[in-house]
Amino acid sequence: MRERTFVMLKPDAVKRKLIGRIIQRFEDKGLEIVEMKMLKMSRELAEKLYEEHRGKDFFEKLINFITSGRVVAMVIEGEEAISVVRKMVGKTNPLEADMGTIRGDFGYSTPDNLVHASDSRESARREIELFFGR
Ligand code: FUP
Repeated sequence: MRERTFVMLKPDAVKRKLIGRIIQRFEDKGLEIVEMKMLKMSRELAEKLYEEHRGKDFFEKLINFITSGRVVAMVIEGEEAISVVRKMVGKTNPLEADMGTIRGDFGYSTPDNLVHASDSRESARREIELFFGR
């Protein structure tokens, strides 16, 4: 089924000038970018995006990191886009992520693991609403 998912290139991807190479992968796969904007996230928006992690030991570090620079927020559309994009992104910890995935190929640590992607239809809907208001 055709789906929309929320994808965000994190401040490390922007600082390392990997925006083009990461977006290229999604386009090469056949996915379509239907919304895109660059922004610096407020602490309030960051805490909403990561509200499921509030109270965890890495929460402060995660919020500080994600608000440390500009990000690129996107809505990506395609057949089974949510799971296809998650596969392309790879495991949360880049040390465990398979080679060939974005985190496996470009990442070496957390929370600076380059990209965020929605993990379910419900989070995709919520995250698209948070960033694009629809
Ligand atoms: P993911 O869905 O792969 O982005 O992973 P999570 O939603 O579990 O985690 C969100 C972000 O929190 C990760 F991208 C990085 C950060 N994180 C840590 O820094 N340490 C952890 O142990 C888990 C997550």
